[in-house]
Amino acid sequence: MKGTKLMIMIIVTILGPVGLVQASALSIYEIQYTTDANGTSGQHGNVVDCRGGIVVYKSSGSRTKLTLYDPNHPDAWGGIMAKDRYGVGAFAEVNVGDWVSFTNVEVEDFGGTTFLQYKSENDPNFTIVSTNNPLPKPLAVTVDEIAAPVEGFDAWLVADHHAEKYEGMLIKVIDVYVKDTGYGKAYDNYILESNVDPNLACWASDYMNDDRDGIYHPYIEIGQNFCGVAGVLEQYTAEKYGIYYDYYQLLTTGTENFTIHQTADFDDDCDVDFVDFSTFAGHWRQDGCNEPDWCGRADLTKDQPNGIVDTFDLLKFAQHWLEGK
Ligand SMILES: [Ca+2]
Ligand SMILES: [Ca+2]
Ligand SMILES: [Ca+2]
Ligand SMILES: [Ca+2]
Repeated sequence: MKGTKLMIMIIVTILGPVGLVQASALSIYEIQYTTDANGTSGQHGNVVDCRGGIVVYKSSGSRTKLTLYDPNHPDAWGGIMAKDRYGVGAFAEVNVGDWVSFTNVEVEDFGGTTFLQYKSENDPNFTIVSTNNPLPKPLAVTVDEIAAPVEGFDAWLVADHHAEKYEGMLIKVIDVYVKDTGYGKAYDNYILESNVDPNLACWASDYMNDDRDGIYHPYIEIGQNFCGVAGVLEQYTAEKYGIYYDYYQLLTTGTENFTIHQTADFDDDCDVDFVDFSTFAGHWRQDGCNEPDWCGRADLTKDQPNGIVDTFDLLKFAQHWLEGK
């Protein structure tokens, strides 16, 4: 018996630490997935190890936030934010595209959003597991899947927390316009309303956008149409002046998140399909293309002007095939 115990101790000493840590480390999915009506993580309050994921965005500012993506769960519960809670420069060496894993990070549902808090008192650590990982394309969701909150007597509250599964994920909505600005606790939210169904709207904010000018990105004006708006979804709960807030906001991160004109979309319906190809084919081999029409815009490589619709334009068309809706 004694001998067996000793042998186990030896095995654990030799193999255990690495094996045990790996086995007990949680995935992003395991931290985020919840059936709680309010969307609260079952790991809230726990100090955990996390296998982490690919950094798809790193915020500027002192309390750096990493938006992490779990490629094993591209459709739901596959994103989370890690935060340098005290702004000690912990993530200085981390870059977008790195796969980062963590030990001793505190799971905290803070203001509605689940964070991996990097707090010195828990002796946290992280490892850059690999670099230059491919970044995901934003997951297309319908506007009603991240529906705007509803105004009550003293509150702006979402009807339910079905959007929770997209929290921390890079998502996009398509075919929307800016209905209004100046909403939310910090008055920095704008309403994106569906061009297809005016009953459907969601909220967005540019506070994490590196290219914003003041509160908003320069593109944000009432009435502005977008073929697509992408960003990271964040839940936000707060109280201010006796008004209670609980909403999900699409956080844009840069100019590239806004698609005003879908390239190769010749009929301006925000997609690239056979209708657009028919237009393209109608201009095939046409030359003398110039401003403002550029041969019905079929001269897609007009930035390297050759004024002719040729194989280079076909190649560019193919790159955008079926983009949009
Ligand atoms: Ca949440
Ligand atoms: Ca969550
Ligand atoms: Ca089209
Ligand atoms: Ca051309």
